[in-house]
Amino acid sequence: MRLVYIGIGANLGSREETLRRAVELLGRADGVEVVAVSELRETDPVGVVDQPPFVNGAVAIETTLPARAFLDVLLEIERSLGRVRGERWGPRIVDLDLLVYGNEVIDEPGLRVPHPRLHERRFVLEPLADLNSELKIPGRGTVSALLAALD
Ligand code: PH2
Ligand code: MG
Ligand code: MG
Repeated sequence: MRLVYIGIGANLGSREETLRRAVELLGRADGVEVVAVSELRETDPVGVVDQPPFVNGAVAIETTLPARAFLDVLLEIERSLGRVRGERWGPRIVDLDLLVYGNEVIDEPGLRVPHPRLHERRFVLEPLADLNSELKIPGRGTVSALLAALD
């Protein structure tokens, strides 16, 4: 059993409703148990700034699935909710990002944990802090320290 954290986001359609639905689908997946869901917050777009505001959150999960199989569950839920892949960092109906998979460090094509940009993104760190501000991000430090470093 691994404790896993994911980031969730949306900036098209009924953003909050889609994210709640994504959490529901996660809870129904085999080998996946939703432990806690952060507050959902509206956030200004980062990267490509000329796009609608996002709603972002984070989810703590326990899973028996290996990282790659867990990632496949996330991608399948994105597809089932109507995600069509377009411009990198562009608008999306739903985005489910694997942030932390236990204390593992994985760097494979299409699968990098901890998420390579997590430590510099307030829209990821603040929801993680709702769940556990003392969570240690392997190789990066605690969520609270990473947030303080952004100020
Ligand atoms: N996701 C991105 C790019 N920019 N900005 C915000 N505020 N929230 C996001 O989830 C987000 C973003 C790429 O995944
Ligand atoms: Mg993302
Ligand atoms: Mg993504």
